[in-house]
Amino acid sequence: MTVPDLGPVMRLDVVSIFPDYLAPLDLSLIGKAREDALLDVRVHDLRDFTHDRHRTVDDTPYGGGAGMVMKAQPWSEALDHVLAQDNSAAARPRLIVPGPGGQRFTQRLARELAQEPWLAFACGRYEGIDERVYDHAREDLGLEVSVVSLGDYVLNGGEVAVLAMVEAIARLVPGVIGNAESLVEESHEDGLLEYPIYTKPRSWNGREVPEVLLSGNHAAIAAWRHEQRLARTAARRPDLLHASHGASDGGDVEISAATAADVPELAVLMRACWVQEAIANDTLDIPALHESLDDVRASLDTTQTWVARSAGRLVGAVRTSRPSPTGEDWFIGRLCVALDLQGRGLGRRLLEHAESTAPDGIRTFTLNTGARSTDNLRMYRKAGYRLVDAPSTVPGAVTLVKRRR
Ligand code: JD8
Repeated sequence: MTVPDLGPVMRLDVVSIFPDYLAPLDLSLIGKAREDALLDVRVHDLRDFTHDRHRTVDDTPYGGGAGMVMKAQPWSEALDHVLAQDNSAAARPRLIVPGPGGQRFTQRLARELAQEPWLAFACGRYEGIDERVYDHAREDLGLEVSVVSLGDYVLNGGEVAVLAMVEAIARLVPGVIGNAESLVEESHEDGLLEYPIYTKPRSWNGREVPEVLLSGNHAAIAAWRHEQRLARTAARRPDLLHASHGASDGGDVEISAATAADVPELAVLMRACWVQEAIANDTLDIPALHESLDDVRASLDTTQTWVARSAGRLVGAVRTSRPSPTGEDWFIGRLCVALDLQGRGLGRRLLEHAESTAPDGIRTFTLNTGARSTDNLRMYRKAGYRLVDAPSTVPGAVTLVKRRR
């Protein structure tokens, strides 16, 4: 039986003074995925990196105050150990430090972290970790360090948060969840809460299963389920409804295939957005900046261009192409959003639309952006793209790729 190539094994290291707290990662799907070498989870005891009889990891806070602070040296040695272990490629993990003051852990962040080949989690205790450990990790070890909070309540340490994060991330790794399809319609996956579910018997305690679910009419079942999701989300999490349905200040945004009639507005929007890129990257040597009206018109014949309109105004666009007709690569380019609507999720929506229109057989998405286009790079990262460490075909640009799920 050929084992499907599910891509590189994801490595996860966890450092804690209570390693047994992470024992649940030996169980259930995560435990199975470790046996199947889909995940390489390693738990380290911080006290193994102390050298005194009492294996001391904490001390009193400078400046006074309640509680104790975790010492820097044991953490430094623990991180050195993690970086050195089985790391012939001198790779670098992304370091996640749970903390009540961190960025909120969300399904979107879980998706982003699930794209990472190597994650390391530092579980703090007491009042937290000496601040210099964060600086050391960033500046001396060159790690991307993210402080992440599970939610607006106070825990006693990072272990519980790491258990939740590892489960939410690992279940998105190909092969960990048997039926990947079930990932698609989950709460928070597409911004809507789940529909109600039922199983046998059809009558229980005088309560019946909704008739539509017994009808066999899949279209009717799908429609009922979507209505239930919208109703539940509106009732329980109206904040999710707003964010997921593009109800931004620009009104309801409709995405459609570009036509010749769109060309004048499209050319103006692209020029405006690429002037922004030229400033950000301090170069005028950007092909999109030099596209004439005729170039934009001609591009409609050689690529698939989508435009986003809000209340009739062209507010965004994206272009897709298949560099080689039978290839597995889908090229996404010319993604642009009107300056006054940037940062509200429209760029991400256009990107997801461009991905969703990829034909069968496509396995990777590729795109370029300015090496110093930090907002774009952040958005692409969040969308699961990774930098290709090969020089881009466009000077001053970088290339990012993402495997199609
Ligand atoms: C890491 C030490 C305890 C926190 C003094 C209580 C996450 N959502 C979350 N709530 N709390 C944490 C968390 C708490 C932690 C540590 C994460 C390390 N503590 C500290 C500051 C106040 N004690 C968390 N993720």
